[in-house]
Amino acid sequence: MKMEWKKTQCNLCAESCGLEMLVRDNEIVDVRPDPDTKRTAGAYCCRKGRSSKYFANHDQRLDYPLKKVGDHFERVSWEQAIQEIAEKTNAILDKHGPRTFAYVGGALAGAQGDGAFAGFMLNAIGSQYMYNPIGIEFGGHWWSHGKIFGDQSVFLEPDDRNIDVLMFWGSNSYVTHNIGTARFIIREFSEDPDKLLIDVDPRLSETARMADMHIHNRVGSDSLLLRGLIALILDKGWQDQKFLDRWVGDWDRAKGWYEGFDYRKAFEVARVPLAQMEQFARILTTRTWGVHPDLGMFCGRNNTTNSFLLLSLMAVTGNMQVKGNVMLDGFAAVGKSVDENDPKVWRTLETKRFPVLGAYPAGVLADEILSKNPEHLRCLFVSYGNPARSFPDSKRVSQALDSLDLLVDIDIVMSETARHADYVLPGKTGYETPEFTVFQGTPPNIECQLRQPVIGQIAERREDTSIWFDILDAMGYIPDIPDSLYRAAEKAVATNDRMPFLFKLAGFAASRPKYMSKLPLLLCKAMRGPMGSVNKTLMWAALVTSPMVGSGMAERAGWGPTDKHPFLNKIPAYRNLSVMDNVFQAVADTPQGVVAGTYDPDGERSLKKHIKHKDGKLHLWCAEVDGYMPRLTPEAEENALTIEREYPYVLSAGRHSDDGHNGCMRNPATYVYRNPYTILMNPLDARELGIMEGDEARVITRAGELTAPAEISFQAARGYMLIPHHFGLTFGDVTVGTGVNILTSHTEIDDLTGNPLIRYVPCRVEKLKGAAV
Ligand SMILES: Nc1nc2c(c(=O)[nH]1)N[C@H]1C(S)=C(S)[C@@H](COP(=O)(O)OP(=O)(O)OC[C@H]3O[C@@H](n4cnc5c(=O)[nH]c(N)nc54)[C@H](O)[C@@H]3O)O[C@H]1N2
Ligand SMILES: Nc1nc2c(c(=O)[nH]1)N[C@H]1C(S)=C(S)[C@@H](COP(=O)(O)OP(=O)(O)OC[C@H]3O[C@@H](n4cnc5c(=O)[nH]c(N)nc54)[C@H](O)[C@@H]3O)O[C@H]1N2
Ligand code: SF4
Ligand SMILES: [Mo]
Repeated sequence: MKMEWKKTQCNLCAESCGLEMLVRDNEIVDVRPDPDTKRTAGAYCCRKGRSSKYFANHDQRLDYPLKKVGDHFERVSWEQAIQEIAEKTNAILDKHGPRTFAYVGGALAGAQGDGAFAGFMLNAIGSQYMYNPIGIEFGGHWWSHGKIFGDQSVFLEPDDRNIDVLMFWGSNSYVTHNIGTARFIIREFSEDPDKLLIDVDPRLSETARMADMHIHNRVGSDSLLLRGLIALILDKGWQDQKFLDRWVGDWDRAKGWYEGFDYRKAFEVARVPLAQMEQFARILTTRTWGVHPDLGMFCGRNNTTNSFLLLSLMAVTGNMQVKGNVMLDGFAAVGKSVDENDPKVWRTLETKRFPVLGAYPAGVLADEILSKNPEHLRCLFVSYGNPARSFPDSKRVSQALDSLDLLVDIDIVMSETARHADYVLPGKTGYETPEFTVFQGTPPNIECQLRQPVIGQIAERREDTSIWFDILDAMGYIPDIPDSLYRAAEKAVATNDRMPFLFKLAGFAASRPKYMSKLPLLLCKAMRGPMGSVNKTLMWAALVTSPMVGSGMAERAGWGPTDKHPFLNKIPAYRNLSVMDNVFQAVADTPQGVVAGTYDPDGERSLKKHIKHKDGKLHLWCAEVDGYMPRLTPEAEENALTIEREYPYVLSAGRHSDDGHNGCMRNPATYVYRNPYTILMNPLDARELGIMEGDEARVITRAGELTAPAEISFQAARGYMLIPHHFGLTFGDVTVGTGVNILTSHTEIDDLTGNPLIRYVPCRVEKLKGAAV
């Protein structure tokens, strides 16, 4: 039996580790890290990546298009499914307009072709409504980048090669691997006596246990703590005044939030000793540090100001781009920066929310569907997402999904969302069709890898973006193109000389101005046949239009133009396209990926490039945050943080464990290793509740209730309980645990950006019954 190791890239998270997969009979049988992928140097891979076979091959995969008939699904042909979906969607749009259409999903961090195409699809239909996990996780963070830099599409991460202090803030990276080669880096900082690992987390997480300094703050107190920390730094005169004078346009105004602020009282409320905060402040103002925040900050209380103040701390200590924390440039932007005050940007009709980086807050989706407004959401296209489990308030989301006029879902399994759909279409995983992620910037380089399919065609599964393309085409949104363009595309791929095609396409679109906005769709129309994939076509398009060229990034990595048309290389615009086309060729030919760009070593020049405010300065003050500041006082926070009699504990509705991956790892075969579905609680809380290890506990919140067996450990802080997010998923006849979003609320969201508070859910816990012994 023929077995072959094939190189590809993990599909499951943003780190997209290089992998080798052993394939037999068109099935993945084993997985190992690929030492040839530079980005995950030293051959890195976590348990989820190694479990890819449980994700990709199993008997619950969808193989054929399905249509809901009565209360069950029937197999239909692709032609029938596409035709009917197109007709029904057009009928809704004709009658009710484009505001009634939304797309949900496309944000599986390792797969961005889908999200990119969804953007083009929305644009063609004329709707702005994109919902995805940006609106759960990053809303406050990217919004803050927007206010401070004048551009939401930028992102600062620790420059871990050049820092001597690495900090995690609300991020359990040792378990979640949410930075590249996380365990290697954490070990390095933990073990090297000249380096420091600091963790800010209310509980003794796996990461905190490895830290040199653990700031063990009160759950939900981060904004107050950060305001106090900056105030302390100013009070001591430890700020990097040179950085502030050079780079911050409104420091005189912003410093008013901190000067005279009672930081001693703030630290008391946050329950962190003053002496530790002084030591912390001294480290942050004398050493070079980088920070990785995540869900504890992004989904916690005050999540928008958490980010705004953390970014402010970087600036106050001078650890912003010039050193410490660097801008993660990818070969393409993660999304489009949005100015919510631009009247052309839609607000949601019912909840009046705005998008951040193109995505609306996930918490309001159900309200927007259930609204009485005649233009409420009626038609939803979903792919790579499972809002029935991953968006707040599952009960309400399910009710909303049922009330839609049309729900179309592409998934690889019959997900909890798919069950509500009118049409469920079988997608291919990123191991069955080319895919890519734009999160490939790992300073000093940007590496590009096209995820290579390792499994051939199975049943009638199709690439997601090809499915959406066909539906959009059947709806009449993709103009016809002449045969000569198809021929040019075929020739381009056959000869690896794509420039003549590009010019022909641009000429065609330019001659019909209304086609210009549809250029990406026209490109896909011509190229997806010869390329064999919409995703691969999109990656080519992203690369040739990448800002990496001209800015020197690609050139610094040694790239020059192709040698196909040397005379044209004298024209700068042509040359740039040609350089990036050259990069694409290398990416397509090198399954382990290539170094496509190298960062600008001049931090100041790079910072200047990323600031988009007209005055060329960072803005550390904004009116929205100013309006919020009265809430971030010791008195107001003590009040707000004081537990309620009815809900005396705080629940983290989510805790990532080693094997589960959001909604992707539903196959119970992975449970052999997986941390079980439990509620984690502190032994003193368990004692107070009369609960012993394994006892069934009932957890009640304002939104709902569930039961889970108790797991008792000092890993949980007093008064703070945790339930993992990746449960309540059905696989055949088996459903393990309950989806934790049954407990979260669509109304408990951050006031500034609408990002939900799923790491801070007031709850009550009761013993239901003793464990079976
Ligand atoms: N195994 C596994 N890995 C994953 C995923 C997965 O599902 N499974 N999902 C991936 C995705 S999409 C994401 S977004 C990342 C998420 O990665 P993480 O953010 O690292 O995931 P969490 O387990 O939620 O860790 C959050 C930490 O914040 C702490 N915390 C809670 N409340 C507060 C607070 O008020 N203040 C502070 N300072 N800390 C607080 C918690 O105690 C916890 O240790 O993981 C990625 N990696
Ligand atoms: N309470 C609570 N809620 C949370 C979180 C939490 O910690 N607690 N975490 C939040 C975060 S950070 C995130 S990122 C989100 C994640 O939430 P979602 O973006 O909804 O992602 P997943 O749950 O991973 O669901 C992805 C779906 O895509 C399907 N899928 C996988 N591969 C493919 C493919 O190749 N093609 C298609 N079409 N489908 C595929 C999977 O089967 C699954 O149904 O959840 C968020 N929601
Ligand atoms: S860290 Fe992420 S990309 Fe790497 S193997 Fe694990 S799940 Fe896959
Ligand atoms: Mo996430």
